[in-house]
Parts: sequence; C-alpha cells; structure tokens
Amino acid sequence: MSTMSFLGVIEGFYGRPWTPAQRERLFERMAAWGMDTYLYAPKDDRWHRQQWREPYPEAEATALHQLAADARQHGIRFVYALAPGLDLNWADAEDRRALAEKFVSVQRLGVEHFSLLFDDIPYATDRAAQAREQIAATHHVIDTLWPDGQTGQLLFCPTEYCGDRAQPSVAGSLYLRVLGEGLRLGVEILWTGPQVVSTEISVQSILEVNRTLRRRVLIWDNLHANDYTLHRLHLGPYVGRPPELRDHVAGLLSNPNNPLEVNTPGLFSLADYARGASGWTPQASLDRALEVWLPEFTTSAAQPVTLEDLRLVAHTLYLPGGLGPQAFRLLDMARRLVDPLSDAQTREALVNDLRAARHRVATVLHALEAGPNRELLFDLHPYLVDVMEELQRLIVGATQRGDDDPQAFGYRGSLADHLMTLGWKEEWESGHRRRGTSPF
Ligand code: LOG
Repeated sequence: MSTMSFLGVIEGFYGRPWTPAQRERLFERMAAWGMDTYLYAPKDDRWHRQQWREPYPEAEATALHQLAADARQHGIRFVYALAPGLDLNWADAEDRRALAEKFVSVQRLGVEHFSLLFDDIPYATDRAAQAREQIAATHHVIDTLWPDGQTGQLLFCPTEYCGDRAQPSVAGSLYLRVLGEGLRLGVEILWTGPQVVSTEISVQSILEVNRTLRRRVLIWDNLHANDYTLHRLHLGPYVGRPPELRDHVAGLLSNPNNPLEVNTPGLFSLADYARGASGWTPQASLDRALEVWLPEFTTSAAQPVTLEDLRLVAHTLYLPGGLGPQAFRLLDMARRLVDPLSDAQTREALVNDLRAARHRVATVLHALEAGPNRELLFDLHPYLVDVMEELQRLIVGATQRGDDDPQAFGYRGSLADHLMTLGWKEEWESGHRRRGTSPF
C-alpha cells in the first residue's frame, strides 16, 4: 500500500469549465475508482483568477455551495483554489484584506479545504522576495481561515512549478529554497515534474525537489491535459511514472482533458497505478480501463463496438509522448502507401488495411451516434472525424475512386492546417537535397 494522502482530479485547465452535471458524474466515477480529492481550479472561472477579488455572485455562490456538498456526499475532499497572482500586490493593505475576505466568503459556502495558485504569472526579478510574499499570503490565509489552528488542507502551487521553470535549476533555485524553508510544513506544494507536461517523472527528480522543498511534493499531473493543443486528445494510460514514485510523493492529482467524458481511460489508469495492482503495466491497465469504458459505447446497433475498436481509437489519440502501438503501425502503413517505391500490390494491401482501420473508427462513431451518451458523442466527434478524414484522404488519393469526391479531401481550411503540413525536419532535409548540401 502506498502512503499517498491525495489521489484525484484537478479541474485546472484553460478553456470552458465543466458544468455542475459533468462534475457530478466525475465525482461518481472518482468514488467508484477510489479517488479522494477534487481540486477546483478552472482557469477561466473569472472569480477564480481574473477577478479574484470579487465575491461570487449569488447564482455562482449557490452552485459552488452545491458542488462542495455533492463532493462531500461522494466522499470526495473538495478543495477550492484561488489564483490571485496575476495582480496581487502584497504591499497593499486593501489587497491583503481582499484576499482574506475572498477565502472566508468561500469558506461560508461550506468549503473546508483550500489552495493558492501562483502558476503562470510573471517572475519577479527578486526571486527570494517573490517567494517570501507568497509565503506571507499563504500563512495569512491559513490564519484567517482557521484562527484556532489549521483544520483543513492548504495546497500551494509555486511560480516555479516544474524543473523547466526552476531558475536556474531545482537544486539552485533561490525561490524554491526560500519556499521550502519558509512555508509551514502542513502546506502541500504542487509540482508538475521535470516539465509542464512531463512524459516521465523519475524518482530521482522527485527526491531532488523534495529535498529543496523539505516535504514530499504533491504531483499536479498534466500528462492527459489537452488545453494547449487542438488536434489531440489523450486517451492513453498513465505512463512514465515508475511504481516506486508513489512512496515519494504526497499524492497524485491529474489535470486531464477538457472534454470530461474522454477522461475515463486516463483517470481509471491513474487510480489503477495508485492502487499498485501487482503486475501493473500501462497496456494492461489501459485494457482494464477500456473494458470499464466499453459499456458507454454499447448500443443496440447491429454492429457493436468491440474492445479492439476502442483500443484502436485510444492508440490513435494517445499521449503527448506519442502514438499507441496500433496507431504507430497505421502511421507506418500510411508512410509506405505514399512511398513512390511501393509497388501496386503492396499499395493495394495497405489501402485495404487502412480501410479496415477507418471502418473501426467509424464503428465507434456510429455506435455513439445511435447511443444514449450524447456528451461522449459530442466530446469525441471532432477527433474521430479528424482521423477518419485523414485516412480517407489517403485512401482516395491512392485509389482515385470511391464514393467520395477526391477534391473534398484536399481542402486545407485554416492557416494552422497549412502550417501543420510543414514538417520542420522534412522541409529542412529536402531543402538541403535541392541545394545539394548536407543537412549534417
Ligand atoms: C497550467 C495549467 C494548464 C497546463 C497545461 C499548471 C500548474 N498550470 O503551463 O492550468 O492546464 O499548464 O496546459 C499550465 O500546470 N501551465
């Protein structure tokens, strides 16, 4: 058994926040999967960040009160985060009062646990001074919320919240050292790993930051986040974190994909990892997650979705680190298809395989269209259409026939579409080839 005190979800992305109904569904699933913490931190809740000084208007306050109660009912620890760092002026007594009052106003709504976030704000030149101000703000909030001694959790997100953002390095950062020395030990410090989106988090990297911060960090995991990219969704398993990591962190919180319904594979797999099931491997964990997910796709349709269909979709929209094994194979086939050296027979076989793959993806989409889970359909629809369209473009290009107008698949709409076709490596190498120079 691991000794982690936190396992759960951060609603911490940029973009449209989840609705109360979505959060309720999330709490049900979290409870079923043994997760215990939900950190409320949607960047684009105006009263969380941009207008942090203002109290919630009545309707929003009621919704927040209801949300905290829902979480409690499901046995989930509800943590409310405020992100005042964009313009908090600690030297200003008005701002100090506004900060305390805002937290107290949320406490009155029945919230018991809190968080202060200082991520994604400008770096002050005096790194130690910035740390000291944030420490003072945090202790002020704690003493205001709990004048008779801290009874709830306080989570803190530093401005240098990952290895890449530490100046000049984790071990050498004055800012982190001052935080480690100054922040009371009961305060949990969030950390995203070596990068903002860490494809791997090694034990050694965590031991280093734990030493500096003088406590076990609480992981804010952006592995499945997709708010920084348009064409990607992350349906892969929890990977790149060795099992031993669990013994060196205070907990693991995932800041997942914006579309709520697609988060079953990632979150289930995280819970699975945390439980420490023996023989845990990412692929086995993904399969278990997909089995749990499959009923959402099952309809009375003549052609039911199989685990293999779903696995292909998950491998296609996998993780920031790359594609899943099956999608990787598809990509290889597509490369061979457009290779002028491939002969007609090879090309025909490849077209058939790509057609079969496209058919699998279409099966998943059509099952959703016919089924009751509209949210899941709406969340997945653009991504499945994207993959199907690109496969179709290749198939039509290779055969110059079929039911579809080949022209339709040559369209490139936005500047982003055009920019995406410019592979840096390929363009660079072919430019050198044209000039007869060496790229190396
Ligand atoms: C933000 C987060 C965002 C994520 C992924 C942290 C601590 N903060 O670069 O709100 O969802 O990256 O884009 C972030 O991760 N900053």
